[in-house]
Amino acid sequence: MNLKFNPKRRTFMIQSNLAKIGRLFGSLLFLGLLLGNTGEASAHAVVTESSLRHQPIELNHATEVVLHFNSGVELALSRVFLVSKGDVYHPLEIAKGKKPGQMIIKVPALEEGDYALKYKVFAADGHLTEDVIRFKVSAQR
Ligand SMILES: [Cu+2]
Repeated sequence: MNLKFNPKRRTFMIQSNLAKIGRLFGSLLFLGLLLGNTGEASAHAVVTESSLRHQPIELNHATEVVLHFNSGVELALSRVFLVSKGDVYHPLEIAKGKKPGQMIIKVPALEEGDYALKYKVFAADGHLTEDVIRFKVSAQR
């Protein structure tokens, strides 16, 4: 070991300490994400039932789609879009259902084709859930 003051060596030591602190923060952050994700899995707003399953959307008929979530949802912070051919996004009006965790989506009259409802929903716990529900509108019903 060289006991004489060596400015070059000193800067090197500071840098290596910073690198250690950086690595420590990195691992803590990773651990936090890991724990956070496992903790959240059950708390998010997850669709437990959709009216689309038993009530398909009729051709050229404005309708309401009801989604049931496993937790309360913050409507003011939630967004639902109708996605149609060519990835065209159209924001849809949403309203509160009768029961907590229910969301009513106002879907305009639609032509035949493949569509999707893309939703970004804030659960009562403040977590955002993003998902897509695909559906088809066809004449033969
Ligand atoms: Cu959550």
